[in-house]
Amino acid sequence: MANSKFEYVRQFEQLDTLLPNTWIVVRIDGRGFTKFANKYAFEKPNDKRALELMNAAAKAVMAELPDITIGYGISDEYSFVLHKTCTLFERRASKLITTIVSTFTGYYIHFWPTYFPDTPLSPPLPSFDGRAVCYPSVQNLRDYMSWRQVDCHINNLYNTTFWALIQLGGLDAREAEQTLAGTLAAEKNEILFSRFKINYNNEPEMLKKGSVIFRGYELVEPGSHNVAEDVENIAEPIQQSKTQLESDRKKRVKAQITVEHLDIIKDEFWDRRPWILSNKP
Ligand code: DGT
Ligand code: MG
Ligand code: MG
Ligand code: MG
Ligand code: MG
Repeated sequence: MANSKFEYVRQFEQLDTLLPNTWIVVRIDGRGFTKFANKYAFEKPNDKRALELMNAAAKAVMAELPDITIGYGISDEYSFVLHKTCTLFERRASKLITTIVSTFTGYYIHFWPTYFPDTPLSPPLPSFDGRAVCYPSVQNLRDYMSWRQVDCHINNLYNTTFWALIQLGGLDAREAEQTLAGTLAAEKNEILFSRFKINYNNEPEMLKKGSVIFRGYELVEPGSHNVAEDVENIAEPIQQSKTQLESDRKKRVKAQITVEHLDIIKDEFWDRRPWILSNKP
């Protein structure tokens, strides 16, 4: 194609390549979902339909982007992890973030009528923001995932107690807030149990643990192998043959994507599913 005198504007484009050989986490979050949840009368503190809709959209994102190794969702947010050897879009941050955000948003709107058949969407339509963060080690990545799951636990215990005080205890929001100010987890459990006969342990796993999405293969015996160490010990990305990479990719595309509500803080989850960190299906 002939050069035009306008072509120099290309030079204004900035490179935004993410650091090589690091785990990329793209976290998306619903924009103004406090208002959005009110508009569509989401149940408080958790609306199962809304959470399952998030999971359905996340599952579709993973199916379209086989480079995503694991996803984790709570409330109006989802984190998607790209393996440290990932080379999708030459690791350009803007391409990765915008592709994940727009694919997720598209599917969120697409699946809306399945989960909210009686309440059609109307503008302003749901939208999501996104950011990418690079984590240099498996430990950093797992700490990130643990951070989100701890957040899920703290928020859910607080919200469950807060709304029990209001919905079952007849308190107003200010009184409920004052009752909970400075309480520890054990005290919240106690309030739930002694006042409302609610055993927090029996609350649904999706609410207590959030949702983990990954490709399912055969589980490995617990404790037989520490993949994190193997992955960590690789200083450079392994140069794999093109045919091997292509065959791995095909396996990933074919694999069943599952949504579960498991503890991702302890080693067991990762030890039993070595393919998540090793990227070897
Ligand atoms: P942002 O992210 O800065 O644009 O603002 P928000 O309003 O999205 O705030 P954020 O993301 O920190 O918090 C998520 C909000 O979404 C929070 O106010 C509660 C609401 N939300 C999420 N899931 C549910 C649900 O299942 N039920 C209800 N009632 N609200 C929910
Ligand atoms: Mg936010
Ligand atoms: Mg939000
Ligand atoms: Mg949020
Ligand atoms: Mg184009």
